Amino acid sequence: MRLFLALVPPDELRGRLGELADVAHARCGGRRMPDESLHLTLAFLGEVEEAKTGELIDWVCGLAAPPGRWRLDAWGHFHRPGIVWVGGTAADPDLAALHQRLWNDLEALGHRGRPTRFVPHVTLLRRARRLATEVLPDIRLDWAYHQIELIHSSVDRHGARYASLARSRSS
Ligand code: 2AM
Repeated sequence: MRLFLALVPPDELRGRLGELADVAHARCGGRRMPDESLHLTLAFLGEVEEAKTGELIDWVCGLAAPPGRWRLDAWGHFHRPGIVWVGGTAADPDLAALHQRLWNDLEALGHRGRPTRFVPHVTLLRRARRLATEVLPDIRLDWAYHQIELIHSSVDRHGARYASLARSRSS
């Protein structure tokens, strides 16, 4: 099963991110992420054997994630595969610490794949035709978070579909 750990935006923020996705889509083209799929990935686990999924679910359900606030004030892009995203201008020490802590636990549980660089971002477009993020309007949003989710990604002809398998304790 293809799994990842993520923060999922509250409904109001999801709506605002969806509006930004529309603006970006009008200027850059490509495939707009559906509102229900918008998230911030904290740790991408890749393919996990089904036998190890139960252990991960128990671990996530027992996690007490520290509450935090993430300032979203920057557009960015990755060349491949034409990803346009929103994130923060400044590195966020709380998210970086959370990412480290999650990977410490994940490695203790036998998972591999800690990235060398963590760039917190919310993907809005994939396969954009233009990566002209400099022409997009200024943004300033705050994301108050308090819960981590374990998400299963499955791919069908419409693209990736995400289903939440477990949530950390709400703090
Ligand atoms: P992306 O949005 O920048 O593609 C599910 O695929 C989530 O895991 C996405 O948010 C994706 O980020 C992220 N992810 C991180 N590393 C990945 C990788 N090596 N392959 C696929 N998705 C990855």
